[in-house]
Amino acid sequence: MTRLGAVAAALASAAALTVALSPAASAAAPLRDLAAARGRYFGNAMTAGDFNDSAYRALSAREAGVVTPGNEMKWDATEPSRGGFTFTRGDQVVAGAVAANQKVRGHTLVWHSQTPAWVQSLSATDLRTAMVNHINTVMGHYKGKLFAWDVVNEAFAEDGTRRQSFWQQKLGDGYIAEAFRAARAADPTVKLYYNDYNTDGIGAKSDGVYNMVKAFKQQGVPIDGVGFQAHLIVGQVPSTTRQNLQRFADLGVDVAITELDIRMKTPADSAKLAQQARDYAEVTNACLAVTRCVGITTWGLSDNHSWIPGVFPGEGAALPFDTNLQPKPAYQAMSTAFGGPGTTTTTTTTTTTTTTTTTTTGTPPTGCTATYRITGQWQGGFQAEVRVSAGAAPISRWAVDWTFTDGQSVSSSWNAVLTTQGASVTARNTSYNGTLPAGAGTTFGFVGTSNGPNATPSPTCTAA
Ligand code: 9MR
Repeated sequence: MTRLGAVAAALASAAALTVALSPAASAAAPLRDLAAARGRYFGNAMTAGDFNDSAYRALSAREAGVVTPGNEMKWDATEPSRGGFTFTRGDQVVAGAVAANQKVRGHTLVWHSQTPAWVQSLSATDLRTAMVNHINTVMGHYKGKLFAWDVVNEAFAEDGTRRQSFWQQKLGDGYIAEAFRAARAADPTVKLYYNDYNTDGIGAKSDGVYNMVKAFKQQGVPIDGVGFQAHLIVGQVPSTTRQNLQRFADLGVDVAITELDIRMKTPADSAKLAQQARDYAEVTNACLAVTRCVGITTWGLSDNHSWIPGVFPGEGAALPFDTNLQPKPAYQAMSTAFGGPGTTTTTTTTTTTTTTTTTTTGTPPTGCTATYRITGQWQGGFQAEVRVSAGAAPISRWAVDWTFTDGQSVSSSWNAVLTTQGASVTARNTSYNGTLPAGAGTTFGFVGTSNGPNATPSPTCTAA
């Protein structure tokens, strides 16, 4: 194997490592791995802007195996003027997710909100044409890049009748089925979801959706899943959530919790946080109890990346991490429900190593170097910074490996995507700091735990 081949192989194997043990702030495995071990996913909504908050981005990379774009695939973002399609921000979310080995849920194609005025003012015939064209173009662009799409969002009123949106008023009852048929034709490989809120428990609204899905199944309208947003209030998780998910699953569709947050009156206190933890556990357990519940997505991940305070004044603290990106009791509760410490479920993970041999002639790249520096130390923990420097040639990605010798572990990191296996740690570049000109450097950091000695490891750096 040539030198470049060796580098490629090292990077490939680093990329293929399954996180076995983890960076989690709790010292448990990240939720994405715990959920995967239960055949589910854990995800969170991210906006393109969220990727600029590097610590938050690192938190999502560590915890979430799925990303839902918060706004970037909605109609106002993708087709602001008729036929004027723009995918820049949606593509940024996809690229960011791919860089952290995260899958993407598409959200959303046909909705009454965040849809430009030009759409709303079309005549019925034109509106139908525009809807199908939008579905074709947006789904065509993202074909092969997403695993699911929310085709139609929030089309029901609280009493279980159709919401009197411009879609409903101009196109009538048939528009939802038309949207699903167009979606299947546009991309037969992606899962097609209907998505709504206040449908989490059994009630008039979820009955309305249920009857529609049942009719779709009988009529052969292509629908694969139903998303339950689960924008909930502390202490008010509907007691029929599990039964509700199950009755939909029994119709022959997948179900998913798609936008979970559980808000409270702020400020939070320990009693509210404890109730919220029980609520998060209840939702997680409801999903785990239903075989066809494929996963849970939270709408944001930390309390400073949440839509709640802006829309419900005086409320917030709705997510599993606080505004300092520290795990809340809700996080521990989800972790435990998914099988983390505190339960007896055994988590097994597999490690796959792919070896790529690249034969090349000419000047081999001069790779990179890494220096590891402890920048702070306290009882039980420490902070470290690793500097990655390109050699005499530019690089486009890097991986830094080291082994802890004193039982240290990583709790949280930034500016790199870390995976750990026992005492071995691999830190890979993020989407935004892999490319380094010749001689240039970048740093990433982490907070770790240590008890007693904390020897400075000797990292090795590989680059391509
Ligand atoms: O998180 C989204 C927020 O940034 C937007 O301002 C808002 C506008 O409606 O939409 C938010 O996301 C919504 C999602 O797309 C559908 N379900 C409700 C979510 C919260 O409003």
